[in-house]
Amino acid sequence: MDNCLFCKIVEGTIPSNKVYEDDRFLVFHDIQPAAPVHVLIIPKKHISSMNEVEMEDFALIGELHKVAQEVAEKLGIAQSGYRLINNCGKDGEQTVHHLHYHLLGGAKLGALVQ
Ligand code: IU
Repeated sequence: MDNCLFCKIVEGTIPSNKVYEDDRFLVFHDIQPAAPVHVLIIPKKHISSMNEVEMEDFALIGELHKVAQEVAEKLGIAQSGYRLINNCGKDGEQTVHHLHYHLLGGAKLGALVQ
């Protein structure tokens, strides 16, 4: 999609520090890590947010969890634990409008809401 940062990362017109890629998903390091391990898992298909996921996309979202599991193992945080977070909309503080999940770990993570 035009003017979507993460679509440009998928296309390769904007570089990223990739951790994993296949025909449907891309995983790359967040540029502003909030934990020792902080990567973003995105479907290559442009979906603006969780609110725009359609019935036909739910299998893809399920597979994304498999990718998360594998990447957590690859990055060495599977056993110690991690968070898989999707921010949706204004109150969720979603800033990039291409569906993405944050995979965070490598330290004991604090409470989300103070
Ligand atoms: P959010 O869930 O939409 O708030 O998260 C967007 C994330 O994308 C955020 O953690 C940013 O640091 C990250 N990010 C990035 O990795 N590369 C970029 O060029 C931009 C944002 I802009």
